[in-house]
Parts: sequence; C-alpha cells; structure tokens
Amino acid sequence: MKKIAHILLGILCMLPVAGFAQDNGELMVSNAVGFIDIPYVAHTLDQEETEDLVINCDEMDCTTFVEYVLALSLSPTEDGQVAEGDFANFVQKIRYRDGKIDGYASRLHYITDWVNNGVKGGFLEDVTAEHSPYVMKVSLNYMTSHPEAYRQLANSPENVAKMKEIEKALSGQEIHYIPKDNLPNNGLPWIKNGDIIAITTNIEGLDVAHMGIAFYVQGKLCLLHASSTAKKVIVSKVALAQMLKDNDNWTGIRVLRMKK
Ligand code: 2YP
Repeated sequence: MKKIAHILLGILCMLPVAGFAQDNGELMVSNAVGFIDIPYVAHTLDQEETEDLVINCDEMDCTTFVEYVLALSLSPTEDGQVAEGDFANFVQKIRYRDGKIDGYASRLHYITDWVNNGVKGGFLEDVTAEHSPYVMKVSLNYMTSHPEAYRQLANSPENVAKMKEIEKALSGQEIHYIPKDNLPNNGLPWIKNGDIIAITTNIEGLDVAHMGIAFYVQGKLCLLHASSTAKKVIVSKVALAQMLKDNDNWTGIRVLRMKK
C-alpha cells in the first residue's frame, strides 16, 4: 500500500516540474503523503501554559495532520518552496476563530466550529450539502462534560464557562453528512482525492471523532490519516467504508474541500 502511495506521490510531485500545475486535490494529496510515517502523538497543542501558535510537524494527531496539510496547500510557493511565515499564518487561520489567538477557547476545538470558520474564511467548502440530503443536528457538550480529559479545562472554571457558551452557540446546527451505509468501498464520484473527511460520531455530546484525507488506491476510497492505532500517519489498508463499518461509534462522513 505504501509503495503505491509513494509511486502516486512521485507522479504527483513530477507534475509541477513537468509544467503541469497540480489541482487543489493533487496538492492536498502530495502534501499529505509527505507526512507518511510521522508518529501519531495527541495533545501536541496542549503542552504550554498559555495558548500560542504551535507548529509541530514531527508528531501529530488526526486534526493537526489535516491542519498542516491544508496550510501547506493554501500557502503560495516560490520555486516549489513554501515560505515558513505563510505556512504559520495559514495554520493560525485554520486553527483559531477568525485567525485570532485569544486564549484556549479561541482554538476551534469542535470540528463543526472548525468547518464553519474555514467556510467563513473562504478556504473551505462543504461539498457534502449539495450531494447528500441526510442531516444530523449537532449537540455539543463533550468537552465540558469531560473537563478532566482537557488540561486547560480541568483546572479552569473560566475556560469551562467559555467552552459552555461555544457549545451552546454551535448546538442545534444541522450538518449534512453521508450515513456510513451509503458509502461504497469505491467511494462516490463526487468525493475527490485530497478532500478532507470528517468522521461523524454517535458519542454523546460530540460531532466528529476522527479526520483524514480522501485517497483512492486502485479504485478503493481509502483514508490518509494520522492513525492512533498504527501510531503514525498511514494510508489505510482497508476502504474508508470498511473503517466506518468496523467502528460502532462512527456514523458517517462530512466531505470538505480546500478552496483558494
Ligand atoms: C481535537 O480532537 C480536540 C481539540 O481540543 C484539539 O477533543 C476535541 C473536541 N477537540 O485542539 C485537537 C488537536 O489535538 O484535537 C480531535 C479528536 O481526534 C483525535 C485527535 C484523533 O482521532 O486523532 C477532533 O475531535 C477530531 O475528532 C475529534 C477527536 N476528539 C474526541 O474524540 C474527543
């Protein structure tokens, strides 16, 4: 599987040299494949006392992996190189509400919030809505119901109160998704390489439980993702549809696309 991914990467990386501009999806895939084998590490954004921009491409979880791939793909290039300043600016735009860092609650913790911010910022589009009539109503309270799982909530009633307001503001929003029984192993014609996949969940008080990048391998829609089981960034060996079937807490997917 990795060999196929690397062959594909080789082709994708040759496109610009051969004078072929990569489209947004190819850009997302070639940037994502560049992180294969990077170790999976959770809570890389929660190490410091104060909330500040953390860029750590040496260890990542499902969300920071997607953020770094998206930021790289949005950044302008000069002879194929991304300027560090541009990359950091895009990470901040992607990770924080309106791109402004103002304490822990300004980070977009819930993916519903993260997607809303990207759509508002003009760098994401939600392609699910136009292709799927299925909607789920978001009801968010996971973080404030499990403050012990979040260092910045466990010892800060102030942060818990701020997160409660955010949860209340987001709850009730209806989001389009594809129920897992409606996703074939070979994907759907409108789900493209490089699309961002947010896996919806039935876990009480949560909207999304995992994220990754859509990647077709020999006609099968797989997931390029930072895997907590494989403990690194991989291309899934099984189809995304099978991954969903194998996890009772996963209910379906949202499909988001980079816009620039
Ligand atoms: C997010 O969790 C965190 C952010 O606080 C954090 O837990 C929540 C609601 N948000 O800044 C961000 C980056 O570390 O992670 C993610 C988590 O997925 C884990 C990391 C994974 O599968 O690797 C996002 O929310 C994406 O799916 C969920 C999932 N959190 C939980 O399942 C509680």
